[in-house]
Amino acid sequence: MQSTGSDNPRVKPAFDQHPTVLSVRRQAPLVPVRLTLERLKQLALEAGADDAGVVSIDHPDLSEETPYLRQALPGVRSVVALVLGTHKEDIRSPTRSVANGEFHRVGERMDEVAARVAQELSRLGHPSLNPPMAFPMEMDAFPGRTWVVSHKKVAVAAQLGRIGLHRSVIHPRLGSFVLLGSVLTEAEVEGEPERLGFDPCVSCKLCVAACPVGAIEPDGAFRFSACYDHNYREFMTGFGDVLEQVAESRDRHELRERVTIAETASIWQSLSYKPSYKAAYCIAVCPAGEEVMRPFLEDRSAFLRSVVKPLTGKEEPVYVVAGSDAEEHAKRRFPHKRLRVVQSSLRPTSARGFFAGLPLTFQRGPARGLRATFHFELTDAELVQATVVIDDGAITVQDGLIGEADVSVAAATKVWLEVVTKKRSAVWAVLTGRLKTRGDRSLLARFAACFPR
Ligand code: B12
Ligand code: SF4
Repeated sequence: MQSTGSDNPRVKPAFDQHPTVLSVRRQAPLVPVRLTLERLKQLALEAGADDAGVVSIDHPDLSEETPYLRQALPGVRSVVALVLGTHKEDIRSPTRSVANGEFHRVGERMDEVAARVAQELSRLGHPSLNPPMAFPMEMDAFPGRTWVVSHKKVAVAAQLGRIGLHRSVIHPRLGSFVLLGSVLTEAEVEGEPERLGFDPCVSCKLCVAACPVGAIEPDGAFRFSACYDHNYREFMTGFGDVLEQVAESRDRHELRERVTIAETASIWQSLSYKPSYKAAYCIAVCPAGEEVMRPFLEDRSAFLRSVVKPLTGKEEPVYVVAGSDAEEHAKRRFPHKRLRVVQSSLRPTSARGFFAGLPLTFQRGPARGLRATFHFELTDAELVQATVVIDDGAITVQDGLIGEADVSVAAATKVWLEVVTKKRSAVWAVLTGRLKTRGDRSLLARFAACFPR
């Protein structure tokens, strides 16, 4: 049988005659639906959110966030902030599988709610995108910023809560028992969020008392590395550290001494299901929020006994870096918990990463009494100059060489990173002329102690 041109798959119709083109041209033009803040909030609640808000990307609180938002969705104009409540008895349970189950369940639900909001907005003519609630993240950028959008910053700008002493967002009604999400949209939304007129944190400092590694300071400082090394033991580089233990062990017997059988099982569980957080006690004990506070208000001692004590009294492994403030804190405050000494999870891979990471790994304890200015000149493709000032427990890092240095360091970035990550010794680097120092060289040992690895 002879085939005609039209049903021969190799003969294509002219573009203007293509059935899809003809069909789309017959449709009415797509006019994006006008959106008000109220309508968008309603849409989010119908999609399953417990609370929602909207904020323009021009909001001053989002100024640092805007480049990342534009990178994710170039035409972005507004961000929808989403809140989902978690079940507080589960989060407070010292049985961590129960708490982790709730974090994961609500996290997945948040991704679904955000997907529904984004799809609905796109259907209404406003291209929209829903970055994950947490994972997966942009691990190519690791150990730099891997998250697409900071949900905390969006939620605060949208007036859905404020950052508490524990550095998580506290919602005025649901308290700390919330997970957050954001949807980036090209929609321009009419209306401004009403200002949240008060700070839901009641400054009780229970989060300070509950954290097993002292990550939350009463003055509001947050020891990022303490939380990261313990709570994230089975995530990213905590898992990498375990792999290194495998590589370094002579045989299975040594490995069994380094990683207990329970730890191996826990890592298997994290990889097979979802990663297990080790703590989150700062969230668990927080009494803030209108729907949370009653038991704390009615009987504070009973609250301490039933909510805080089971977590602080729990005998459990606590992961700390040798010489860190977390190690000192856990030993002093929680002698009944089992200290497990691990390598620092945060390793620099570039000169800029090294300087950006210093405030995150800085330990106030070893820095006590130390007052010194350090100048650094690290070179690879480019020269990076920086000044680090340690002033009795405080650190500042600035670009360029500022003021008079007590000690100056110059090296190729690769050599310096090998020294700080203990691949090479500083003595080797100095003796071979690869690391040049000027001034009081003994200060470098004090410097290293402030960033234990
Ligand atoms: C990075 C991150 C972490 C880090 C840092 C936490 C922090 N305080 O920022 C670690 C691993 C420690 C962490 C732990 C937890 N997290 Co978390 N985390 C995030 C993430 C991906 C980004 C946070 C962020 O915006 N940071 C930047 C700014 C806004 O925060 P900041 O407080 O000013 O900055 C501190 C650190 O982030 C760090 N930092 C700042 N910039 C940079 C850059 C780089 C490259 C790095 C490495 C660090 C860093 O230094 C600051 C001071 O120490 C978000 C998810 C998301 N995509 O938004 C969830 C999120 C903040 N986490 C959340 C939760 C629930 C937790 C845990 C309870 C997990 C658990 N189950 O145990 C703990 C709580 C620890 C605590 N007290 O904060 C929720 C918080 C919900 C809320 N109510 O606010 C979020 C919003 C996830 C979600 N979708 O709901 N988390
Ligand atoms: S536990 Fe107390 S101090 Fe900590 S964030 Fe909650 S209300 Fe604020």
